[in-house]
Amino acid sequence: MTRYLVTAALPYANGPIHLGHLAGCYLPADVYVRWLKARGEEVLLICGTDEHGVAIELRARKEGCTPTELVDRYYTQIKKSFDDFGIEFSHFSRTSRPIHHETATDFFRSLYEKGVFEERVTEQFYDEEAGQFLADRYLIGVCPKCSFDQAYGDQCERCGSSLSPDELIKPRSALSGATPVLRSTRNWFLPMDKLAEGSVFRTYAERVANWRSHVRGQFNSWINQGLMARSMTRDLNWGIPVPLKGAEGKVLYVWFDAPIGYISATREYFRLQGGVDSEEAWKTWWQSPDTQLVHFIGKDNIVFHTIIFPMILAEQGSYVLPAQVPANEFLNLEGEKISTSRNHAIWLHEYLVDLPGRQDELRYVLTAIAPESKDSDFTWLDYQARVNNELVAILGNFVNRVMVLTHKFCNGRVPDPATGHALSVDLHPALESCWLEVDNAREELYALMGEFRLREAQVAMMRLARAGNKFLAETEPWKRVKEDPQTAAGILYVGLQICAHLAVACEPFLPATSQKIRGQLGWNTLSAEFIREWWIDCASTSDCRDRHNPHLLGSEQELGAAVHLFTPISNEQIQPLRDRLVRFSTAQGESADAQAVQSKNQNNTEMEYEKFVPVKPEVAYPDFEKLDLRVAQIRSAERVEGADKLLKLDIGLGFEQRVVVSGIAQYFEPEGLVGQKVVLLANLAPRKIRGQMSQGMILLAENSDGRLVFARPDADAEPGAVIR
Ligand code: B3M
Ligand code: ZN
Repeated sequence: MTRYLVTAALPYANGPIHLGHLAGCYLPADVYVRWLKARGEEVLLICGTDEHGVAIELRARKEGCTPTELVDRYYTQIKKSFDDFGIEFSHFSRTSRPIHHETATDFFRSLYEKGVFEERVTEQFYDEEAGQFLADRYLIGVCPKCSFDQAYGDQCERCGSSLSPDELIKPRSALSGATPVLRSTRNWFLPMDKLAEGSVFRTYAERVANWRSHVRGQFNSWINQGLMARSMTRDLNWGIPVPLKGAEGKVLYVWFDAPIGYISATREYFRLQGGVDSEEAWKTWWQSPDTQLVHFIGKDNIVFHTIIFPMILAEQGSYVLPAQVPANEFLNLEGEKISTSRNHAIWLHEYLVDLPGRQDELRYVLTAIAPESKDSDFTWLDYQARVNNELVAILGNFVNRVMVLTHKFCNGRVPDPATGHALSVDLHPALESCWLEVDNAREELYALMGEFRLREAQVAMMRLARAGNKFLAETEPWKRVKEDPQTAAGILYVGLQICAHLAVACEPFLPATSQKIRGQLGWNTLSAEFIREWWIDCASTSDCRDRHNPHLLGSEQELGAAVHLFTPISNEQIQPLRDRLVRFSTAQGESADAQAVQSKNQNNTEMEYEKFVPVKPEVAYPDFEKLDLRVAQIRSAERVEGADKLLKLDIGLGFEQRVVVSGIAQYFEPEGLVGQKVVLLANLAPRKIRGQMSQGMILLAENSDGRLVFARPDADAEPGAVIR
């Protein structure tokens, strides 16, 4: 029997989880695994925190603590937010645990003994002030591809290029800022070019052709560019010591040890389960050909999960290689890339406090906009609209109407199935089309889930509720009840059946809602066998009505109270959340507690980056405070004699008037400017331009095509008001 070994990327324990992480891999993994479980499959969902690597050390320095203190704190926080949110990991481990050190060390040693690594002495950058080598993110410089001046020694986060340290222009140390010197050092390399020719890897590579196009695209582009050897060891202190003589002061490359974390977590899981054969058990999961290994990740981890880790597994010999890597693209936020350094992010632990009890709402929205094939955008307004117009108005409303009417007309008991089967002929078309919808939706769900198309699958799930609403609207039991209570009962009987189907169908997406529907149906005896059949049988026979109706709900079964499944989100609830984001992203230079998960959610498509000017280095809030920005109104505007670029503007600030000379004559006609409100930098040192004193500077936005446009204050803003 097939076993599903599902993993979700190990988050670095250097910052909290935000919505980008959730949408990237944790939520889809959870939805997928709940679906597998509903089908009765044998499945494990494995995760844990990634606690090594330079990202951890740098963050610890920044927070002024030790790496151990840092990872302890974030492990606890990350695990708690996942628990509170309801991601059901079979096991959530940490790469700092002894079992992982042991597993990774053994792995390295056995590859070493097989002669897989190439030992090379190379020149590496060394910081003489700090007295250490500058691996990966310790080295900063100008990207040779896009000129970004904050590129790391291993990757440019602006254009997404993977770099090697010697490619960086003007390299400097992230520790001291010093210009590094070269020193020779010995490391152990994975000869990827050679290993790509191995027969196990080549057989595996054929699978990739069927994967998501952007995953396949990245895979092919790496292979086609020609793979190079990559060092699996680093001259660093924090990490797992390289288990070789002569390798003192060196640790395993974090991307060597982290994926092995999936294996050690599985091992730990079985150890904790107890039983004498726990060592055998984890091996069955990792080494039997019956296992389907599925890695849920974000797109910045594709090369590691589709090339490097599979290569390591292939060389090890006994392991299965991934069957699928359903990587997601990135989730943006309110039209901008999520940025942890600017705190342009929604943190999961804050969401859970701000909108308590709304886990399913977030699951729904993040699946509805899942970046499965391209980047997508989360906005609070869209969140509100989807909750109110879809969850409340369609799903919640349908279930509530059926419940309320059944309480009213049928004493809160499931009507006799005979009423449902005896519906009068004039209702048959409505009934037929309703069940047809249910059958179709179910078939779609079956196919889409198997193809990891969770976003469309959720739409199919909602079709059940839509079909139910349509059926009620067409049959109007509330009108019939007076003259024909039997028929009204029959209609509600059908409505209740559809609620029951919905309870099953929505479980992977909206587990709490599924529980609530079952509770209201008084449906505690639902057998796993029924659910399993619901999810797997529709390929062969798909008529829900005949096969399952009588078994879904017993007649006379007593219903629970009718309670709304969802409540609408008001503008008052959403506004502060929107404001908070806008304020952080525009004004507040100071970031909250999480800079370093940064890499995770930067958008790496080059095209996107080219459109935007990179964000300037961070400033502290006191620096921002020095600027005096005001709302100002243009009272008159005229061209400056002999200067075709300049306009002389007469500006009102409420309490005073000023003259500002501005280089915008090529973009605006003076007449059109009168009355416009603008943002004025009011305390810029005055300067003389063409004989005219200019007292301040008005601010404009420069579009990607170079056009200047106003970034206008709201119509309500009063001239003279402080902007901060
Ligand atoms: N910690 C990288 C990241 O958060 C990394 C994933 C490891 S998966 C084995 O982007
Ligand atoms: Zn770059």
